[in-house]
Amino acid sequence: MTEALFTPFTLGDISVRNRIVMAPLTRNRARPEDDTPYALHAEYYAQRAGAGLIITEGTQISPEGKGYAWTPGIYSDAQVAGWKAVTEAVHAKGGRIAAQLWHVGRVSHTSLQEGGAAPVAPSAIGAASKTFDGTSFVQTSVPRALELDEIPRIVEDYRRAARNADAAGFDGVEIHAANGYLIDQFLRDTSNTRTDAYGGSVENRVRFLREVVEAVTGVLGAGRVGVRLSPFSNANNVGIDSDTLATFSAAIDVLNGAGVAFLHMVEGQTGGPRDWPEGALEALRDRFKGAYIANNGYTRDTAISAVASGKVDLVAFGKLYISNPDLAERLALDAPLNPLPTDGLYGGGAKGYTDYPMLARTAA
Ligand code: 8OZ
Repeated sequence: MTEALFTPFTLGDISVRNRIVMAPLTRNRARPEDDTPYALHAEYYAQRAGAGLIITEGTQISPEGKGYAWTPGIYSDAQVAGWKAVTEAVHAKGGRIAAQLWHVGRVSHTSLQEGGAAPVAPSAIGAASKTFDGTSFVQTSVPRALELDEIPRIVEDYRRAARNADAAGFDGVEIHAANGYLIDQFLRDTSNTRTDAYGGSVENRVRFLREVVEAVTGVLGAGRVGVRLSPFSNANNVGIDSDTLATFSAAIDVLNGAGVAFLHMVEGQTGGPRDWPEGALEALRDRFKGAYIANNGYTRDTAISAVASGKVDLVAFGKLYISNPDLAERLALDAPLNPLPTDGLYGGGAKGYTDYPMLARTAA
């Protein structure tokens, strides 16, 4: 019998050949001079095209949205051309790929911002988190609070990124609203202390998410758009919201209202324990009307049973995809996995990026 994990599915307008998703993975290999992906990225993603759906590493929607050295962007023509080569290489192998649209907000450093400016955030509250500036790990800079009249500019940056993703041939996009980055900073009352229409009540704190979702779905259609959330995660020291269930229920209602194709949920602490208040994850999951992608620490066995239960539509694997480009095939065959490497994760070139062995194939 074929386990449901290995069977086709359709998320909105995106048809995939199995329920295995490659989770977004920051690998810091963009061309340093212009944050552009190039042939190396096309090779890397094409190697992983056996996933039902690839979600790219976070790609900043603007120079201001950048928080780490050598992450790629999706705002310039050169970046679109670089991504086009990526999507063509994945499509040539029968894969599907969505771009993850990213603005880091306060998780940045003045040295990574144009003119050495302070990063922007809903409120001028620093995050007790570090970033990589190209040389070392540095404390993130205290952000300045966005002016009310600047927020439309950022929504426009998302709209442009969606147009660029379309031009680059992506099947869809994932809006990164997780892990303590800009949209997550607006959602939570720990990082958002605004007193205008974007802060205070839950309704106000989900406003920025709603405007971004409306802009992006307006370009691509809701059937090509998903959103990533991490309600129970303290990634980047964002702080746990005082009422996680209320806040993230409202966020999910925004997604339902727009009819977005998928919700990609980081279940528990990002890359850490699968912990949440009893029943809370299940309540959020069941509230969402589109396709549900589960993520965080899944194994072959737990992924098979999650999808078999009917509660989870697809499962995203991050770390396992670093050293197992043919992860989907290995899971289907129950073949051994390559171990997670200890170096080559962030920065550099092909080494530790595109040089992991595929399963040996028996000659015909
Ligand atoms: C690891 C290193 C840098 C960025 C995330 C985009 O956590 C990231 C990220 C992860 O979502």
